[in-house]
Amino acid sequence: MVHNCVFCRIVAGELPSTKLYQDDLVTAFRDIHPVAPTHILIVPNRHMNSVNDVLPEDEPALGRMFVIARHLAEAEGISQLGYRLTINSGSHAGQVVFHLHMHLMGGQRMRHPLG
Ligand code: DGP
Repeated sequence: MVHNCVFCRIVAGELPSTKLYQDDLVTAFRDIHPVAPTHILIVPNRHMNSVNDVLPEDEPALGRMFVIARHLAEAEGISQLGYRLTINSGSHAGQVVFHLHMHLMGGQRMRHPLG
């Protein structure tokens, strides 16, 4: 755990969040600044700054993130109309919290990120 990392502290329960799911590998909670009716963050419990830090041994956690994304999209009722999964890595991508996270966004039609 990285003590000055806001997402590590949410995973550890030291900071409040609307937690939707947690197991030994991943945690999911609602984004504090939602940009869509559903905006959930899914994070590996192990701290990694970004995709740049991903290791082969992280494959179970990274795979679990997709399985949980699927379940949460179904629970939110957005799986049929569609949703977006986004991982921003680094400053050019707009990453501001340097604990790897997947955004799950849906509930409205979204502009295509590539225009
Ligand atoms: P990114 O730009 O990909 O690093 O997105 C970071 C997201 O994290 C952004 O949508 C806002 C969210 N966020 C930042 N701080 C907190 C927090 O303390 N709690 C929650 N729930 N979300 C946060």
